[in-house]
Amino acid sequence: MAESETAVALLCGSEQSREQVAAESWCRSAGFDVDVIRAEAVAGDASLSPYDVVWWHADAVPDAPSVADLGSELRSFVADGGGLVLSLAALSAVDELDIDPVAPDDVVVDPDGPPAGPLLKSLHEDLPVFEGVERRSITREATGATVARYEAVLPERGEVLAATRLPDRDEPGLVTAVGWSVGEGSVVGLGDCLVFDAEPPADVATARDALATSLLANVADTALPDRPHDAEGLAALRERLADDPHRPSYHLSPPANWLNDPNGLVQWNGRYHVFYQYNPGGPNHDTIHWGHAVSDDLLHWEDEPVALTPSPDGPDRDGCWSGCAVDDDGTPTLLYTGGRGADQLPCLATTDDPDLRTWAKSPDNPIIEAPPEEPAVLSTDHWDGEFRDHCVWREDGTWYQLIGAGLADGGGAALLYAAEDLREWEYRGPILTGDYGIDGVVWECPELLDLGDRSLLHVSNYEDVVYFLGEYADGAFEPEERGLLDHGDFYAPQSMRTDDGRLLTWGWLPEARTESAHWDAGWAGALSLPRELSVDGDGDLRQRPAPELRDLRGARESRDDWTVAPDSPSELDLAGRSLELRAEVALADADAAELAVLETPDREERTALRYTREGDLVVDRSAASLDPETSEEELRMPVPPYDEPLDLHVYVDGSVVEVFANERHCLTARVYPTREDATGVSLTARGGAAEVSLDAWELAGTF
Ligand code: DQQ
Repeated sequence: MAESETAVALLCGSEQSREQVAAESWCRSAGFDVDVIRAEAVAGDASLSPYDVVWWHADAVPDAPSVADLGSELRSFVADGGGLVLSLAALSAVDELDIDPVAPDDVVVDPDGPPAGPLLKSLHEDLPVFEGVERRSITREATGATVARYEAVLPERGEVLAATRLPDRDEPGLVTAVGWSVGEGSVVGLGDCLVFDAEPPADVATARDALATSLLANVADTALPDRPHDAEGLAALRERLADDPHRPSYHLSPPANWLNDPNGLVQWNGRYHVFYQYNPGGPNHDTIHWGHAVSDDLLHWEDEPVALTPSPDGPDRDGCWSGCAVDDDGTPTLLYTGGRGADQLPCLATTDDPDLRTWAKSPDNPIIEAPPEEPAVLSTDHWDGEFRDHCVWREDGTWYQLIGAGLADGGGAALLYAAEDLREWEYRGPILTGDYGIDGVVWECPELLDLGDRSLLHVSNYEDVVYFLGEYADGAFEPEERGLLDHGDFYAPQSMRTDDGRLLTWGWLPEARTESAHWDAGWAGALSLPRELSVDGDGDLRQRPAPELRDLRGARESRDDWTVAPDSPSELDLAGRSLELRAEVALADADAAELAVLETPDREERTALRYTREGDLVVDRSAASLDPETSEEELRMPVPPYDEPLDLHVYVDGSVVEVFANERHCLTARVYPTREDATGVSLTARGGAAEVSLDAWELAGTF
């Protein structure tokens, strides 16, 4: 192997283990200039200054006193520009070395574990420390060494660089590689993936050698990112994804990584604040924090620092799950669900920061100690009680809160609590329970909204967002009508009462592609447009896009009284991936009329919105993408009232197609065209001519 300029100090305890001997001999054979240094010597008077890199490769958990002594030497070595690699169990010492307050929580001897490798994050795979390393390579065989991984928790300062690849699947929740910058230098922790005292197959050995070589040769000269905590760092992450054509440009999406439910929606001091379920570790649902974005006009959003982080010793250690924000007599207050082990319990945080950036968690968390006993709450493999998510309001001087639940004898429930002070809650019982077969097993994210003449309760039942319109009084909800808030890729919505009295609702738009596609994209999840909810004179639900969105309109194309001839598509001149289309469609002689968006000129890719004589709007995704990892599922919704014409209002944004029909019914579809020229819009009538009037606009991006 080629000679390397890199001088490596290979650290070991008082004796070298077999694995450390094997690592040393690999290091020599790889051409590095290597010395073995005992930890005691470093803590004593051995100097690290002749070395470029210190490599601590520990196949057993290092003992604490030796680590503590080493800490300051290693930190000043790195701060002066050195590189430090902590591999296998050495990663478990980051807290004692004062590199990160949160150490890996999954430190295990893995004698028969499967072969594994780093699952590189796409955002970071081009770092020099991974030069020549494949995103999903397998780099080690089963081993008797101790490995150290972050599973339920994340490092606080460090940026996740890789999770775990097993031979047959990605394990995005098992973090193996983390990077830190310390002064002028860099630290890479690689808690798994490198073992030398084994005879791996040739391809595994090649991948391992590439990884180890690249790490040692480049760590000292690689500027590693810390986990971005401020707006600037988050904006830089967002910028790195800017060229992805599937990224929405005017729908809210995470700067990178994972987003799910909207949370804590509030207009505070005039500004609109949207918090959301966010995993800074990667584009997977895990280690949930609260992300935060702010806007003055509901259109242009800025990333704010992460607002809630799980506390390693708190009841929210495994995640700060969904919740809401209320104004407690001038104090912004969050109620959210903390997860730890098999418990999920209500927690509270407050702030006096007018920008709602920093939050203090209540020392009394969890503020409700256990789910109620009557009716008994469902226990599952994951949770002792399916009991989470919060909707809080004040009525006649008393605070009320709904918590979502599943009941042991079947069906979802919205459970009511009351309190004088947001802290001492008294259980009042369910305001509504669902029928197990019809309404789902668990009701997540219940929300009760006062729409004037009627109340609306919506719940998310793992599949759909079901709403009930009816009367709410004295702790009971009497449903009179029901429906779905959206018939597509939409879940766990939450609403904000704006200063001007409107109710705006945002929902999570989950992806419709595989988890490995999320990983490759580096991000997952978006929020819907803000939708204004109201009831009309007949007491029916109306859903309209917030009128502010009109300000995004740019170039326009209009067609009035257009007779769309049967069976041959008519194209618009306007094309793009950020569009608004508003059409009045009368079927006239046609059996169906089809508006296609994100269409290639040869129609190989197209997302077709078909309005049928049966009164349905169908989103046909069978040709939406050539990528086999994306959903082809057809989505369908009835669009009453059926009097012609249909009012069809469509927003296209990267991978989002959000449809409003008759200002009442919504359907959102996630689609992933692969071809650059999948930007066209066309209309086709089937079986006869249709009559259409249409306006189309290009929309401006808002990030
Ligand atoms: N998402 C949150 C839960 C909620 C679910 C966790 C709904 O609090 O029940 O990220 O998507």
